[in-house]
Amino acid sequence: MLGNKVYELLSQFTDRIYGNPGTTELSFLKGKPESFKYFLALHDGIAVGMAEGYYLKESKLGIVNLHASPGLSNAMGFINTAFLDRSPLLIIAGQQSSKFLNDEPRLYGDLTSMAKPFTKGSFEAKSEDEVIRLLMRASKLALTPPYGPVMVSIPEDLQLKEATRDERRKVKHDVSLCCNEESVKEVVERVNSHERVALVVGYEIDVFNAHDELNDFVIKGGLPVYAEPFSSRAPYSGDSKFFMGDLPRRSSEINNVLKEYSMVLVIGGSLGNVLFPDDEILKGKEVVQITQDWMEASKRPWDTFVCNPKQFLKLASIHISQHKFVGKKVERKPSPVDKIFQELSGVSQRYAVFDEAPSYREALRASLGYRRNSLFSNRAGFIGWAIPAAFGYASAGGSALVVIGDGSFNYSFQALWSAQKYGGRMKVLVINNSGYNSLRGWSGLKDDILSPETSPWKLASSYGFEAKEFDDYKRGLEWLLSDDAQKLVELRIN
Ligand SMILES: Cc1ncc(C[n+]2csc(CCOP(=O)(O)OP(=O)(O)O)c2C)c(N)n1
Repeated sequence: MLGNKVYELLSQFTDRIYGNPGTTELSFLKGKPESFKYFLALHDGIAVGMAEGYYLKESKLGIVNLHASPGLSNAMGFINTAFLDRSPLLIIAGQQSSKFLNDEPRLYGDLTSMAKPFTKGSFEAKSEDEVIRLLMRASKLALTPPYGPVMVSIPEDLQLKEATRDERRKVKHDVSLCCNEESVKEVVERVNSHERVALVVGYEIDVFNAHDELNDFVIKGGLPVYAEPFSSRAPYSGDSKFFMGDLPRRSSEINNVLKEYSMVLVIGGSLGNVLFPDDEILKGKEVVQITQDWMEASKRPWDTFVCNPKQFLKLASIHISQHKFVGKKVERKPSPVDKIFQELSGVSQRYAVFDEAPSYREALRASLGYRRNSLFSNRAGFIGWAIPAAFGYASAGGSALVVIGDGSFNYSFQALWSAQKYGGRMKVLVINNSGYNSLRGWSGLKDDILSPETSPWKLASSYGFEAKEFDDYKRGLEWLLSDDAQKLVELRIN
């Protein structure tokens, strides 16, 4: 049966799938061997977030199973997020029976068109002979940098047939993003010709594990380092005297921070991911950007070099000359949660932290600092991502701590049901400031549209996830972190 062969292929990438099936996926489930795990999510989108978390832990293809038109459309926010996060996912959606698609029965949808804007590619198998080839193609596409989600729609009747085409099913796909040595030299010569150069680094440093090469380059060059705005992973974990902080959320503020430098070198990140685009970024300044991501590079007006940032840094360190260090730190206003987060310092040695506390992003980073592979958020500005992603990470054997606002919590707390069912080392810290504090702050509105009052600890408890509310934050954090059990603590702040 084709269904069995599908799992033979998938098991070359992983041993698991995250999903939420319906009638059109039941034939797909029939082919699943015992050894292949299926993690049930109680919402379609959550399954996509879980697969991203699995990828963050394992650096392997995350596989998702979604239910035809209702499930795929319900998951769009999460798929768009995975696309912007550059996470490699294979999304397998069931489709109605291949014989009657033109009748547009219930659950039918034009799945390939639906997924197209949010994926690197989307395909539908027309016959049983196409399925394996399409899954191979989609996996290779997802795993080609920049990574991203790819969707394959499989009409439910095909899974139960026998494919007649004899496929080579062993997948080998190796992509090297080599840097041109002459180009690296050209960039470093430009850096050497300026006295005041700032380095802006981003999430690709963590993706490519280029932290050591970056630190070497920074020390040899004596250069100040800034984190890209809204970095989704640790962009730096080197000698902290060179680290000047995270660039702000507004482009005008970024311009202000970087105005003293005559050249800015951006490595492995983006200056375009600002929340408030209120000015043209670095207008008239000499900017050079190194990224593995041709989609990112093509959006920028300055000089861009598409290559592997780790290899770039390795080669660049040979040629960089020492500059007189000129650094201006990014200023940050104190936050009411500083004392809470200071209690957490050192926690990132034990847990990967999943951050979704919109008002307190800077405060969290100021207290925890950056350590490689230990701080994750998403690049889309999407709330509801952190709990599913943390569970995906924990389901693969990682230890995850979610720091989340009460508003964000309400988007996807159903993932806690999966956590208590399947286990995994996972902690949740909810900062409850009675609704959407960030939106209240930016707008100045006191309207209660922005102040939904909820009790996250009660919702978590209803799924059997151990949860408590504390007034005393020290006692709350002590209870949360005193053991390895899955726990949620809710702290109310005014
Ligand atoms: C999917 C999605 N819907 C809506 C928003 C808009 N939004 C941004 S922040 C926010 C409120 C989040 O509340 P909370 O988690 O309590 O954080 P706080 O604002 O209080 O820091 C909302 C609704 C979003 N970013 N993503």
